[in-house]
Amino acid sequence: DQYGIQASLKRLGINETNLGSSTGSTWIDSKEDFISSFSPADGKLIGKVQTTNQEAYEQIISQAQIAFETWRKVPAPHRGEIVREIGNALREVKADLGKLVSYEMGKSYQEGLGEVQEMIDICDFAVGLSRQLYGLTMHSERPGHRMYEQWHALGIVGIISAFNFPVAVWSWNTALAWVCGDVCVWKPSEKAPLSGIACQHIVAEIFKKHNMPEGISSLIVGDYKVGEMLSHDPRVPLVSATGSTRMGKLVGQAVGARLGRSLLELGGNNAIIITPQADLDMAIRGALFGAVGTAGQRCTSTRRLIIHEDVFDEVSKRLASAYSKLVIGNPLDEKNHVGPVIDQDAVKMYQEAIQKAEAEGAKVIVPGGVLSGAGYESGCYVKPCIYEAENHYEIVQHETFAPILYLIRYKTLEEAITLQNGVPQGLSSAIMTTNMREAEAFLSVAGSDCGIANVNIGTSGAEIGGAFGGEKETGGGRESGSDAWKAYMRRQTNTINYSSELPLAQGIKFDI
Ligand code: UN1
Repeated sequence: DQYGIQASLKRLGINETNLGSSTGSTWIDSKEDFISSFSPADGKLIGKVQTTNQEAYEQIISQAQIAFETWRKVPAPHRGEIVREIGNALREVKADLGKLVSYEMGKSYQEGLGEVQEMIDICDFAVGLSRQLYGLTMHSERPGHRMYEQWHALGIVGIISAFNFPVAVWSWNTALAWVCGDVCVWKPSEKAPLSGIACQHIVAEIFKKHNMPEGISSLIVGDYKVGEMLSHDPRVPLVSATGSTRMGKLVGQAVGARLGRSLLELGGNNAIIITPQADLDMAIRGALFGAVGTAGQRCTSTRRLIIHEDVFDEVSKRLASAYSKLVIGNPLDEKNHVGPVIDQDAVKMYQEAIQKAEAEGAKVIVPGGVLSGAGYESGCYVKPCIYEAENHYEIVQHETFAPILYLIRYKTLEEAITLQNGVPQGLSSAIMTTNMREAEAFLSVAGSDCGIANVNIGTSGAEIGGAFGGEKETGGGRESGSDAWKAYMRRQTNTINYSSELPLAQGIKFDI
């Protein structure tokens, strides 16, 4: 145990008796099958987590309903105080939790720490927000009347999160939902359940310390079948789901069929436009991290570079040289730049994507391949690769969760923007240019159609202060900063008559 995993698991409170469904500090034995969590770093079993059956699910939802009755009446700034303590607890376990995330899903330790930092940041944001859940006041058209709107807690928020950000995306949802007065039921990815268990321990202790009821933070475990319990359940007014477009369509349709709310953050197919006026040093660095960071498994990973023909050869050469310096290996060893992909299914998808790209006519610039031998025993390590391709290729239109980068040529900026927008997804985008006209055109209404559009930074690594999400097949939801909190509350418009008359709106006369 060279990296001290066992000691970290112990400090995170994980032991064999508490790996399954939970309403907080209470663990429910659902006498069900287990999900085994293997590390893609070394292929070893980290732990087994019991899946949630219908009975355990019912117990969790009833307890969440009870908890909501209490939690919604706790003043929002006091709820914020509890979230502040959660943020502080996360500061204390940052190294251990960052390490577990890195070991369980394969991102570099640095990125694991970054993910926990995102959790800390959103807690701070939510603490401030707990005193700023503002509604508007309006002037009534009737004399002696007052109008305003207020935001009330919604109820149970179901959270379905993905393996690639196994803990941060949950915290974006929960930190806001909790200050808004909601209670949360979380289904972490079945590919990274232990990271979920660790988080559940951290927050359960804090709710308990404040004598809050069980059920403010609940955990359910399993695959899509457990997710379906949430999306079909009318007792869950909001389901926030992060993952593939395929999954999002199923969740969105199920929740929509019962007229519930869904908040969807789905696939991206993110591009950087590199113009002739780009600072190429910055462009190369931004593209490199965007494409190979998290082994190409962020929703925001850079998948396409749309490069002006005048600088295409230079960018391609310099990128190939940068790729040749990448060190691939155990994500916990800080000399490595790139860790494994999540599992062998992901390796298969990577290989299939490369085959499809080649069959459609893509030209190899940096070849890919699966690594084997010492250090690569898990079979999950692949070489980041680069292809010259055309935007209309079917495989280029598709989000492959792997470090495959497609380079595409353009002649005019208009054409570049059309290519950038010419995919079904609309999450993140960027332009590298020092020319103000190009940058502003890219950000204008006729520019990028994505939820995130950056200038002179890459497509990934969004800060929590902005609203996070995208358009088209990305699902339209917004999480995290700005006014994303409104999705977790219900708006109520109130008109109060303090006069002794009862005039009708729109001047309608109705006298008897
Ligand atoms: C995701 O991949 O689902 O912007 C989230 C980023 C991170 C979050 C990505 N802050 O890359």
